[in-house]
Amino acid sequence: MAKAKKESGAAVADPACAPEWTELLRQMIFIRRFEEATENAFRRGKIGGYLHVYIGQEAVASGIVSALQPGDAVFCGYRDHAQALALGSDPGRVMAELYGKRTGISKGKGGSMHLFDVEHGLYGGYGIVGGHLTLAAGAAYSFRYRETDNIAVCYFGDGAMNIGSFHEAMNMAGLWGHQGMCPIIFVIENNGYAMGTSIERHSALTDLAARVRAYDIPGEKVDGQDLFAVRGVADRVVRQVRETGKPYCIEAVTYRFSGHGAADILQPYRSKEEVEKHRHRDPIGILRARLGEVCGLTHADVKAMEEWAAEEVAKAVKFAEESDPPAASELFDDVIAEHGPRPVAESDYESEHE
Ligand SMILES: Cc1ncc(C[n+]2csc(CCOP(=O)(O)OP(=O)(O)O)c2C)c(N)n1
Ligand SMILES: [Mg+2]
Repeated sequence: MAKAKKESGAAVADPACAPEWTELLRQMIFIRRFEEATENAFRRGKIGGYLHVYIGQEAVASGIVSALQPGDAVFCGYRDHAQALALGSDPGRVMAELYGKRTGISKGKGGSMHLFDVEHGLYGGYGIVGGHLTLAAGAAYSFRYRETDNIAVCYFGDGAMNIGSFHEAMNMAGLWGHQGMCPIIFVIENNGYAMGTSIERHSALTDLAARVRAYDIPGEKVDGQDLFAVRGVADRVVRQVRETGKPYCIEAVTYRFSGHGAADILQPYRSKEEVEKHRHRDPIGILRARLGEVCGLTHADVKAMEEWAAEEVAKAVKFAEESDPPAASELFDDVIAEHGPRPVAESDYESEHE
């Protein structure tokens, strides 16, 4: 999974058919099969808590994550499996987390909504809608404060823009950006719904990038179903944000093919016809067709990817099933940081306030 990321250069939609695009198709197929397996496991009672899958939105995770460099930090909401996999987290450990097993990437205590893997650049997985936006802005500030050239990427849904912390985060990011102190890309995953409420019913202004511009943060819309389009914007914006330290917003217009969460089966808020219409714009289908037309990708090539993905997902499921849950004695571990934050030495204080 990390392969696509490591091979990434400054490539954009590439008529020369660099192997990276095929690798990203493979990644998106893998994410799709992984998500289908999680839905299946949830129905069989293997996954407790709750589960939100990324089916239909894959290009938004793969297109942006593949443009990042090591040390960058990705924050997301609870729909976080795709970002973890795109960043290169071990699929077996991601699945084990969903199963609540101790081998999971959050030791089995976070579950689907709270994946965390700093080694690969994933700073969470958050279940409180919009709660992570302020954390991500703070992380971006800290990158500049510590004089690194890393950036933060913060994914959130259209619905998250209606909560107070969205406005707090945008205001601080806009202000810090004036000093070049907030290298962050806010990625709106505009899938048209917040649970069962359509965007027309939940947002007074439906041009979401415009709402972010109100905080002096420029932005643009992109077709979130087209990997080439997403990656094209990401390459340019990642470079710009890294250079300037100023925040930017990408509104990726996308659609979720599954229900809001695994329990949203009837989906009374949208018609079957509507879902069907969007399925014609499947990000995997679009990329596959493009690589077929332009680069001669064959059915056999895709079949091989599908087989590989099925095998890898089966291995991840097996690993999760065979792992143990955390022991009762571990219940209170990792609740409070053992050493706490580093105490400020008097000498630090003096040098900062002289
Ligand atoms: C603070 C808070 N309020 C309400 C909820 C319940 N809730 C869970 S998901 C959701 C909708 C979020 O929609 P959106 O941000 O568009 O993300 P999507 O599910 O579409 O990816 C709500 C209201 C919550 N988890 N946290
Ligand atoms: Mg939404």
